[in-house]
Amino acid sequence: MEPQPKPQAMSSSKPAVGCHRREFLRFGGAVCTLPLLKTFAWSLIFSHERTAWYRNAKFGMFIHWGPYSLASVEASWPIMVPKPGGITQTEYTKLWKRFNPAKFDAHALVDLARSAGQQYMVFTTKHHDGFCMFDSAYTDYKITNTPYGKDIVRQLADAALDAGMPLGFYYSPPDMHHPAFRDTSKLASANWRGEPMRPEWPLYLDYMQLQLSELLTRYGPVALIWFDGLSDQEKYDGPRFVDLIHRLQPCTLFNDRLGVPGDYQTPEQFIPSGIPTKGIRFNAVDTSVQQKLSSALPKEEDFQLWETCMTINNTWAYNANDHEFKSAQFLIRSLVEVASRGGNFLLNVGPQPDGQIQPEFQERLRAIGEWLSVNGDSIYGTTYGPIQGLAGIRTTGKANRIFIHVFDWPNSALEVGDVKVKVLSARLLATGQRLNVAQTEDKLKIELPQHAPDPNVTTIGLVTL
Ligand code: H79
Repeated sequence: MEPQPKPQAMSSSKPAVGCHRREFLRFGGAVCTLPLLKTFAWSLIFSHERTAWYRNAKFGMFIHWGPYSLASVEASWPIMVPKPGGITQTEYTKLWKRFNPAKFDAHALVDLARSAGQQYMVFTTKHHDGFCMFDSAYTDYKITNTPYGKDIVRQLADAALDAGMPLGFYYSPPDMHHPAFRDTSKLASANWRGEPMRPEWPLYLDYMQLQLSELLTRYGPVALIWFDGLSDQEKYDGPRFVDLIHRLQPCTLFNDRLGVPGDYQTPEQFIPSGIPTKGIRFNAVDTSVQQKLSSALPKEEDFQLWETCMTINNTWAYNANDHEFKSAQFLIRSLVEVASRGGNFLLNVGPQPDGQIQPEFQERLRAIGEWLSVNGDSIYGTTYGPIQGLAGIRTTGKANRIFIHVFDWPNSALEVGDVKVKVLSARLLATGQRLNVAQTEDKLKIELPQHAPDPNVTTIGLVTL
């Protein structure tokens, strides 16, 4: 097999302030005392350079894991919105007492992500149920108090750092376990949205601050924080936590679910049907936003950075009964589709209760990795391509290159309009074969072999003037 694409190391992005944590801390300290510098730092925090590694990365691994995996139930939702006949809250909240993923191997998980061609990983440090997969000093409801006894976030952070794999932390502001988030004498189904009007609420925000501080100071460089706000996120006092992230690790990116604009937006379980522009607001799984998107090419400065997160079957958590797996081809095409509109694809795995990744996920991830080992140049470091809105093809682009991903192989030559630059040459990435091109003012004609050399997606690489 071809060598795997090397993940972008954190240090490969060169923001105006370095990404080394010592430098963050030194810089952060200066910010506290100098208001003028603070303004300057704020402009840096939303700078293009900060997101450079992330824009180039394109493909990441999302990991949803907690004691819920023992019961083959979804993470947290069974206690928030219980299903008739499903697990009870009493049963759910006892699961952690027997959580013992003895076969968990953080290095193997990072290796799997790398084999898939994934360039960053995002791990659930705390889901809505409030259970912490790290050794927080501020709760007993945590991994180090299970029979397993070891800090999983620590192991993953160390393995990721060893491998030069950027690691981000999913952190849920909704917390069913914390008595200041909601009156925990009631069932979570009664008040799962939280109770910000109660006098205890500020204590919950303090808890968030303490835990985010732990995550941002104890585990090395944090590539990003993935908040999952669900509803009325304003109640979390976003600016306070943006400021905290900025002080502790200025290079850490954060998403759009904290009631303040983030570095990128996060459509969930769907791919935007057009290129997102500034002013478009995504709201998790709500697809009504699709009506506002078009196939028009935005001005570069209007582009809105985004990431689609998606499950391989239908559940975020491991579920032995969920066999509805998307095919490798579907997932490869999803990645291409996302890249063709300038986004990132964060594909989820839910580890088994023993810590391993089920074979169905592994097979698909490795198939995507194989495709990327040949076609990675058309994905990594690219942005949306110049030709949009055609049914059978998707395009990406970078520098003097355009990549045409052919979904529907044409009977004769491929003809496309809208190529406004001079095409110098065309090649199939799968075989290296050079293709004949004829270009007129309004049309580009590329001669193709009779059959698609890659049944998943065949990529044509164009070199342009
Ligand atoms: O962590 C994963 C999910 O648990 C969380 N975000 C991803 C990354 C998430 N799950 N659902 N949502 C976000 C959107 C909420 C959907 C809801 Fe419903 C509709 C909540 C209540 C109605 C779906 C249907 C869940 C319960 C019933």
